[in-house]
Amino acid sequence: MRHILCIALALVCAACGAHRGDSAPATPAAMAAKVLADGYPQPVELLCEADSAIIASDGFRISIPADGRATVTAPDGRGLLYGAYALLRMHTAGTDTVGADVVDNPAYALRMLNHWDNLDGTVERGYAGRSIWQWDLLPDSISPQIAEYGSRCAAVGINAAVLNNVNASPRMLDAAHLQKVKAVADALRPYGMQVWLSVNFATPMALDSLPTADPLSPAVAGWWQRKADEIYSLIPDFGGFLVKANSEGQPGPCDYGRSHARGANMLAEALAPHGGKVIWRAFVYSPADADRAKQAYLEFQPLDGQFAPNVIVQVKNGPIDFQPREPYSPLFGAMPSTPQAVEFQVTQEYLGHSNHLAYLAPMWTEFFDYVDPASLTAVAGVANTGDSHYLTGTPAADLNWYAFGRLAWNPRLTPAAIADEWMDAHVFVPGKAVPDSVRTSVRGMLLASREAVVDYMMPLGLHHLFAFGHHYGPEPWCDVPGARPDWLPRYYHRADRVGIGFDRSSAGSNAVAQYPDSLRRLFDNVDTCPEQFLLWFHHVPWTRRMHSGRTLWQELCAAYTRGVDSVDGFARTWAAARPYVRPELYDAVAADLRTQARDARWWRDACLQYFAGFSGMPLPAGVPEPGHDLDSLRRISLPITNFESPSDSLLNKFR
Ligand code: GCV
Repeated sequence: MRHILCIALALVCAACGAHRGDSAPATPAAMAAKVLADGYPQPVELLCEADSAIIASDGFRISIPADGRATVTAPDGRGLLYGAYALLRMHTAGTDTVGADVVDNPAYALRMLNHWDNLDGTVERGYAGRSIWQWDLLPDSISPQIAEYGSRCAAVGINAAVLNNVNASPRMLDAAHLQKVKAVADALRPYGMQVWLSVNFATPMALDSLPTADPLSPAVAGWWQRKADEIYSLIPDFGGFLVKANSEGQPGPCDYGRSHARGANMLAEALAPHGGKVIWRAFVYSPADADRAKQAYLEFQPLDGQFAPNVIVQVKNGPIDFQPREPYSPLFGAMPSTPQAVEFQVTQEYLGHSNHLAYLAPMWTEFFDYVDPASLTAVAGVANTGDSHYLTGTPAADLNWYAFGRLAWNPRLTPAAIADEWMDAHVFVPGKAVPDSVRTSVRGMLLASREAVVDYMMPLGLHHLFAFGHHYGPEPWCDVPGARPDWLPRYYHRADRVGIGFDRSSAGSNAVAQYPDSLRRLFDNVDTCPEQFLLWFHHVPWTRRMHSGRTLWQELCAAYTRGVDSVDGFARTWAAARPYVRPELYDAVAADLRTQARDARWWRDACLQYFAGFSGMPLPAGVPEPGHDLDSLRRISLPITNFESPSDSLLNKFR
């Protein structure tokens, strides 16, 4: 069946729910027409064609025959919308030429952002202001930023949003808040987006005084079924629930001696009649095992095959927690009978918040080098949005949102290709010829930026050297009386007179045993373990010779120094690109790079001086003398919460 939706600019015919007129587009198909009318110089035909063998749901075909008039074909309105944005990208790149014929299907049906937005307007680990949902205004008034957000998601194919923090308030599900959620769902629907909610497992107790949240209690199951009915009566295309259970103090089925699978399945049963799903997070680390990195696998792998078909288990990319570099979580591939989603973190909780340039696509494609994208069911990213300028606080953070969406659509895209798209659309002054040398150096800066952060924060497999609480600056010495050991950096770096690193080899915690055989052997042997993971898997003597011929101590010093030098180099690259870069963006990134250069030195000086106390070795030649002594660095304490990135003036006052 064929429906021709649009031939002239912005004129949309009645199919796929489209409409015609001046009001805001009410469907993805109508939105597609508007996007093209606003952004594409020629008339475009939008063709809704069902039953196509080559175009999957959300996929599209773009063809430009000899008469030069582009056609976007898709089986549904969302596909038309994604095709419209793809045509705009082609136009920017100059590839929308006669003869073009592109079919593009998404790798995953579910490409979602997880917002950690709280009902009081704060955003956990959010560094871009307050929640863009503006809960207080809802449901009567919708912030215009929601439309901006929707279009930026649609532009990269993101089709679902979990609106609230996984540390969920039970009030999220009360009648008043569900009206607010309905308002957001209505506002996002024309952008092809489906709304989900994080739920607190003990909500029936908190909202309706049930005596228990035991998943095997018929009263509890009945409560969730009625709640699901209520939600779907308001939001017929509601996606489902995201659940953080029995993790970091959140309630869950284990409180009643039930497994994660029992808990997930009870919710899944409530959602199933409506076509909804449960996404159950595997981010757990009870202190039961001496190695936190093993916990998720120990708790979840034995449950493989026990989850209902509409449950997806969502696993963070690494086994600990979004560190600048982690090996992939061994839970991937270890639950072949359970649909899995990967959870990336777009917000830079551990990579300098929104103050540091850290292009994360190289980190995410590194994950896909180990985990076959085809083994996953969905991709989720913890959002970096807020109500600030750019919605991400800083334009460079916008790149990570963009890259996340593009990789969730096609995990085989290269970071360089994505960076090129973004630079063309957002960085360079439109219409101005940009010399290849400038383009190449800005691209190179973006591609090197995450590795630079690894170098000046935690090279060679070090991890979690962060300050307690806000995760911004270094505190490898951190000691908080009474705190869980696995919340303290010393648990992770284990520096002593002999060496440094966490022994997860077969002689240590044996976390290596959770990996498939070939990788287990590779990681287990200190001689074959990739050096980028060396101190993740091994406790290594300071004097050990590295591949470079340097000792471990010298190598560590070289890495920290290289990280600082890289950031200084970024500032030079950016200054050279100035004539070609949009002025507002130029200034914002230049300011970030100045902050980053100071922070990088702070990290280098703090970590090297602290570890020198264990290695007992001097700084090698070429490593600059620290700008501050260790005692004064130890006294730095930034008064920031989990909801903010330190401003420049605050940083300068406290360090
Ligand atoms: C939402 C880390 C973060 C927490 C976050 C948690 C999670 O521990 O620091 O802020 O809580 O991960 O992913 O659940």
